[in-house]
Amino acid sequence: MIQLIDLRSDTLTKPTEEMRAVMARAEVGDDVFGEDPTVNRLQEKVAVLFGKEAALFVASGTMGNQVCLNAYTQPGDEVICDYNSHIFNYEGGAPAVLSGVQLHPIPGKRGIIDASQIEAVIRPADHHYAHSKLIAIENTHNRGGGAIFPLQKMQDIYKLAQKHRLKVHLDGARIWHAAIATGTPLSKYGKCVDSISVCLSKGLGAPVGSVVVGSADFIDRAHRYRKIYGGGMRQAGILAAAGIYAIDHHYQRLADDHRRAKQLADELSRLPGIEIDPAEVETNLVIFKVDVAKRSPGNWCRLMKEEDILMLPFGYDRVRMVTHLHITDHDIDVVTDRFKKM
Ligand code: TLP
Repeated sequence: MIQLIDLRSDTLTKPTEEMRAVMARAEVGDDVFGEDPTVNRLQEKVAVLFGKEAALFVASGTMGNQVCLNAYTQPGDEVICDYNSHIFNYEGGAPAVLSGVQLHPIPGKRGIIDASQIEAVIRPADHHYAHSKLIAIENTHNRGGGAIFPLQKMQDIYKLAQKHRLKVHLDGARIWHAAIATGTPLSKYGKCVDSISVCLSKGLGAPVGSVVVGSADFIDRAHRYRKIYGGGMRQAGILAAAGIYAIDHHYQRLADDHRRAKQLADELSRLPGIEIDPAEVETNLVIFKVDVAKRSPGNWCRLMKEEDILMLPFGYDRVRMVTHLHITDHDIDVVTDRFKKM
């Protein structure tokens, strides 16, 4: 059987044998009654890691972000976010559909926005305007090529939010990567935002699930929206067990993914027809720019597929590759060779 090297996303990982064994043994109960001991254990664990009062297990990163938006806002409110954020680009317009809010996207640098940029767009108290209610940031930043949101900038944004009585939500689908790459304790990130949605099914390699953390009161409200969205699962401990295993066994190893992504970027930067600055590859995402007049992102991906390597077209002139649990040093050598050949 041909072994594909699948670099399209870190969501593609499959549970390992050890993870499956832990899932099979998980103690379960009805989580809608709050009686699944494994879900409760996961929630307590993640809340403690981020230094927050409470946590809620949800089905996906999208659900995590959206229950938070819903819990903070009223229809007609406005959420300030980066123009390239996942919330704005890849969640199917959910903020409008589910919360009736409008997004106010501003241009970040590789997804990183500044307190001063945010302050400039906060709405005055005037009936013409929507109500500015929430600031949503993303760390690491997906379309920003895995860029790390600097802690100091997050702290500045939090200070600004408090001054204007706004809330701050962090899409922390890949916050694990930021913490490992910078050596920042997760609790420090927890201190400078009101809520975080973290994914277990991306770099950490669990099959399903995200966790939202925040104050006890906030999580209680988010819980109601999870129910409204049909996200109240029953014996979900089988999934939560995979999440606990993923945090315990696949968190520290993210440094390997970062090293491999950097190596790939270094190699690609030496090849003609590809534009990439290896210094911008800070975590596990490798996004390179192509000359569309010569070969479109779709064509790049088709050609590499013939070489058994899967990549993702990522917008008009970009291609994305993501290192993850199943990508080895040898795979990186193979990918580099195939690129050179091409
Ligand atoms: N990202 C996916 C795609 O949706 C693009 C990927 O392959 O990277 N926040 C961020 C920053 C994400 O990257 C993603 C998934 C989500 C939220 C949504 O998570 P899910 O897919 O679990 O709803």
